[in-house]
Amino acid sequence: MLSQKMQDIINEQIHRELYSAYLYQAMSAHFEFESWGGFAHWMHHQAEEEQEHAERFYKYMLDRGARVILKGIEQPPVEFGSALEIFQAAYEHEQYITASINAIYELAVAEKDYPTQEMLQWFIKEQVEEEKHASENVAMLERIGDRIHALMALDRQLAERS
Ligand code: OFO
Repeated sequence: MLSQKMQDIINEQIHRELYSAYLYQAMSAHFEFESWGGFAHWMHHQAEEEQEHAERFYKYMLDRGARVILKGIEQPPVEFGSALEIFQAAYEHEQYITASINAIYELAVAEKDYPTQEMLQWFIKEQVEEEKHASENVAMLERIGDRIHALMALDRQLAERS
């Protein structure tokens, strides 16, 4: 049985993952509106992954006989800046999510909750990938600056994410 503290923190994480999905979907809508189809596709894919992350925590809670409490999801921003600013925001968001996963892991260690530690291994590895992809996009956009042809080439490249 998960401790009450663990149930609370995982319910908060489910909310954070669902908010991540909402945030990336809003970024995707912004890019689509601005006719950057490749960036929009990349963010849409990211939003779908976030829903899967929420689902993993959700299923784990139910497998352990815990009560899932779905919290209200706040509205993400409507206005966004440049592609570089958006990917920088995504990278910062992923660093925040990594810190929240680490906090759950620290609690699982303190409580000697071995199943939760094991379940979190997948997320710890996933966060390495999440941060890597976001930071790579930031680095490319920094290099590109305002060279429109290079920006269009990156947009085409990100359209291939599967
Ligand atoms: Fe769920 O990893 Fe991103 O937020």
